[in-house]
Amino acid sequence: MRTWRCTRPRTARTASPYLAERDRSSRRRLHLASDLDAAIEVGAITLHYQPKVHTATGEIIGFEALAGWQHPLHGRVGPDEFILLAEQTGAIHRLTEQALDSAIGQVAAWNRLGRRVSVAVNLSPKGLPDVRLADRILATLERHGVPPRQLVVELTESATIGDQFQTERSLKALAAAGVKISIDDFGTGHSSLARLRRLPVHELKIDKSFIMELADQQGDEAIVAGIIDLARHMGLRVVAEGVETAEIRDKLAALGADHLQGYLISPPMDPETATTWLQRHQTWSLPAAADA
Ligand code: G
Ligand code: MN
Repeated sequence: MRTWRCTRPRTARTASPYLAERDRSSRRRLHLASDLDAAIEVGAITLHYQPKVHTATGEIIGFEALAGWQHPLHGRVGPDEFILLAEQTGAIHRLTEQALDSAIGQVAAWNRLGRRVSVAVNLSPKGLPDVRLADRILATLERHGVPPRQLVVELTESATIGDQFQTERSLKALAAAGVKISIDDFGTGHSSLARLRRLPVHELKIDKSFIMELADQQGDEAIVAGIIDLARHMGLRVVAEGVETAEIRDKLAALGADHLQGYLISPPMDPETATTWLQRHQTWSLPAAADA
């Protein structure tokens, strides 16, 4: 276990609720940081699965695997709270390897049930320049007997800046084998479109902040419409994430988004619940119209 020089968080000698809150959250961060290695070791970081469906037909396309930490004190801690930490400590490499292994293992299990869906795993930009990354991913697929086309890797736009050469090689090797590459949170980063065109990208995921704005009556659809148009011209698939209402679904259908993901369809589910969900749904339809 790693030891931390700063073992005693400073306490705020003030009545300010802002400082008190900041102090509480930095104390929590220190706690999490010191527990992270052990949590990875004992397998306390597990994946939940959130479905993606075809907008027009409701066909179940696949699931995004989302990491969560089952913490004895804090409950399920979301990735926002520990991925950055893991990137700072270097634990991200083991974490990514674990996530790939369990997500691909899960798809193999679903294949055995006769359901051929894809699984999307989020890769940290920190891991992309690793020369062994592509080989390791392909070896994991082979070990589980899963065809590469059933795997999607999601990268944030920041992955397309930074260390270019090896990142490009990793992505090209994966794409050549049949793995699909998706750009996550599209619209919030700073990708160069020229660069994006040179990478073997298959899919753009429109960030949920833009999708949620579609709920606003006065809301501006221009960004979403623009991204869908751009994707169409580049020959890319578009996934809308953060779809929470039927109205938003309808707008996205009219705008031509290919796939939908969000609470309207389902929240992320633990593996057993996701499996049951998959067995109950050949296709998904709006709760009002069908089996809810
Ligand atoms: O953009 P990113 O892949 O990081 O988003 C994944 C996160 O978004 C997960 O933590 C997931 O629980 C959350 N999420 C998934 N669907 C929805 C949704 O419909 N609405 C909101 N607000 N959050 C969602
Ligand atoms: Mn994602």
